[in-house]
Amino acid sequence: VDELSSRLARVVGPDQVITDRAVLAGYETDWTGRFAGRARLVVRPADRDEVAGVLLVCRDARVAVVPQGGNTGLVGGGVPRDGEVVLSLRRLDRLGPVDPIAGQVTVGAGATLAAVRRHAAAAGLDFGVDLAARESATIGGMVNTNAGGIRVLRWGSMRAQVVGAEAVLTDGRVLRRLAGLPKDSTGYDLVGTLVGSEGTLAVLTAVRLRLVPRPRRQVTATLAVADTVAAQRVLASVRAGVPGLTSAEIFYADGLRIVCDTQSIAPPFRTSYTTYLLVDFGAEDDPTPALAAALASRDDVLDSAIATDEAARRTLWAHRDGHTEAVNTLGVPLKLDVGVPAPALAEFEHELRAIVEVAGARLVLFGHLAEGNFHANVIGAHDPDTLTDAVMRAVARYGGTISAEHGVGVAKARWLPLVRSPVELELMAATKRAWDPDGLLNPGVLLPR
Ligand code: 2HG
Ligand code: ZN
Repeated sequence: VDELSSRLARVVGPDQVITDRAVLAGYETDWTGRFAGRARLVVRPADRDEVAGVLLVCRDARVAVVPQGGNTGLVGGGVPRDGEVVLSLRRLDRLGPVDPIAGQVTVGAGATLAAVRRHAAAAGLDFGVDLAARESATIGGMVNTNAGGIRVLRWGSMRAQVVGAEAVLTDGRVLRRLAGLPKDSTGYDLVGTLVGSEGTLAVLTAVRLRLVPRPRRQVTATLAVADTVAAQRVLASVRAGVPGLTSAEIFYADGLRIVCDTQSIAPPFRTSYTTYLLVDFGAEDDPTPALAAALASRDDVLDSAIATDEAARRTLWAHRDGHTEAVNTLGVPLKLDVGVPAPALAEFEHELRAIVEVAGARLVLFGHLAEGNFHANVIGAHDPDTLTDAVMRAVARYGGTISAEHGVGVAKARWLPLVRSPVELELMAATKRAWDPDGLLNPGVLLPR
């Protein structure tokens, strides 16, 4: 046992310092298998004070620290690169009491999204963000990436849910602002700075979250359309004409086929169509009649499957939610989570498909239509960097974002200057120096080296 492990063991207890290579493996590789590196060790503190103790030991030993939540990240931001200490936040999973008056709750950074949603549901409320990795993704990681998911059009991304936070600086000092005051007009938003900071500024230990009402009636519909532009037109009409639009997801024939084949489930229709739009609504009164009326007058909806009961809704969602796992059966995918303004989406899609085709690779495309957020999953790219470069440049040309919801991580750090100006990059670097002067937290992530 080396000096560092024994010092950390004095903080968290010997059982919570992991050096066994077989156990480390689960913390060293990301979900896709694309990003992996060796950890010096994994340390699993139980609470904020232990997090502070761990950081002080690491600072003293000048060892870099990679904070990690549920390890569902897709850009290499939560796995070690080169002998760092992995600081797992998973044991900080406390769920505070729901405050029904403010409609808020304070949870530990290691609480999973699913646990928070169940906890809110028990109080008759819900959490505004949802995504397919809900059983493993932790709130801390979701704040750190400003995660989005499938309900951003209704309730916004993580940024819109965070009303307070507690975080530990590398020198052990604690920033604590958990009152969740809905009105607070007092200067720089330091809590907001932590949203999307990808573990580079401080270690988040608790978050105060805004909760949302649980709609009484829900309806899900999968609509077959000719292409992305048709899907956008249908989305515009249901957005205006049907109350409670919560999700608008797009996928295509190829992806649906892989999902159905690998998961042995039936497709939504007997006929195969090129493009599918999944829309989900939640409202006080049943949105189905309004939905039926909005669809009746449209000849660009080629087929529709509508579900109101829970099991049937889940069946429709499985076609969309299953994409990530289905793609992984084809090999290690190159994942490009990008977004472009709605008017440019179809033209960008065209260019994206051409880039991947010229590279001789296979594209599985799906995403969140309302935000113009495409998940380009590329399999069999011989030169991933050149392909990524072409896609990132196209995104920038259309005025889009190189990361819509997964973060920058190590995957996209070198392309950040495409979408952030020199003045923004300088302010970001100065922010990093102010919070983490020794550069101990998540080196190589987010900011270009
Ligand atoms: C989703 O929308 C996630 O399901 C994962 O953001 C996307 O696997 C992906 O590329
Ligand atoms: Zn997504």
